[in-house]
Amino acid sequence: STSPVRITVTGAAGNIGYSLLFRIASGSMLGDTPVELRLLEIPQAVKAAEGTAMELADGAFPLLRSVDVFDDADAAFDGTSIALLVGSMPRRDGMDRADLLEANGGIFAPQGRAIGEHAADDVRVLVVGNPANTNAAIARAAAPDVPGERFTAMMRLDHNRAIAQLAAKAGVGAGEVSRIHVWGNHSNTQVPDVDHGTIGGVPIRERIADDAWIDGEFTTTVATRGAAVIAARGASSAASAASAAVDHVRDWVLGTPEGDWTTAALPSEGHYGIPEGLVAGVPVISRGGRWEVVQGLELSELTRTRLAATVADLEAERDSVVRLGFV
Ligand code: NAX
Repeated sequence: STSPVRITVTGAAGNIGYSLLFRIASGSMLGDTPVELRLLEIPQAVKAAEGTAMELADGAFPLLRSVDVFDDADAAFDGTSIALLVGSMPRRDGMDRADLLEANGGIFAPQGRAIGEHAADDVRVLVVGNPANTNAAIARAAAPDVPGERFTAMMRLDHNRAIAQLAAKAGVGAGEVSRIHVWGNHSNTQVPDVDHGTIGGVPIRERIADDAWIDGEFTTTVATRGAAVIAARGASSAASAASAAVDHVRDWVLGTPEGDWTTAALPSEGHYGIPEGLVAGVPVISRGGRWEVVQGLELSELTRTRLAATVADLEAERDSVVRLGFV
């Protein structure tokens, strides 16, 4: 269709926003579809967001119909079909998990409410801002009239990091790696699972033939990659996070490739024993604009043990936000 899709990006003046907005404007996310961008920032960062809006204009992107900057969530989400919630309160020294969740509840509950009241009927939400899974649960709880499945959190960067490590180990391109996924929380308890995956059509555990590496170094490298990027770059992952957000939304709207699957964090309906309502990374395909959990995969004993630990991590976050009254 040629009518523009309205997209709202929060934290638009931040590092991820600076990369993400240009990828969206260029057509990487929705293909040959015109877009209207709405940038939401806190008042102190509105000026910087306006600078980014100037640069977006200067890109002369044929698909970019408009860019507007807001410091008010009701206005920013008005009529929006895709809400990318990137801005959040990062963990500061001395902050414990409860402090962090409380600060983010104060952001994601009002934004969820604004989405429920003002966004388009087809709105799809991707939460990137950490703690992403629980922030998505908070936003969802604040928008009871939006179908719960429309609230997702980003595990695609973890997924892409896992693909990159496997491809490098096998000495092949990333496109050769299929049917892997990452269970659970976007935290160091996440569980990359390659047990159903292939590289160039060959089962990964045969192709790599190094179970100790897969179950040890590989898993740890993927789960701690964010910290390794910070140590190297002096700043957290930004372009790779933006790229993963583009991948997530593109697959959600346009569908996943036949025969493959990917990872998204969705509100659980109880699949694989994950308690209902936790927003957890699961293997998914997308058809007709909806995510579907890949059912019936056999989990190894090790994966089951690790899945229980990442679920416990998500439950601890949920218990904190329940105590705080956000869900
Ligand atoms: P930055 O600190 O560069 O930018 C965040 C922006 O959000 C700032 O401009 C800030 O003014 C804005 N902001 C804060 N509160 C807001 C609110 N209530 N409404 C609108 N805007 C608000 O962080 P950046 O590097 O862009 O990262 C953004 C978030 O992504 C962080 O929470 C980060 O932890 C998270 N990440 C999540 C990843 C994932 O895989 N899920 C990976 C990358 C990244 O670490």
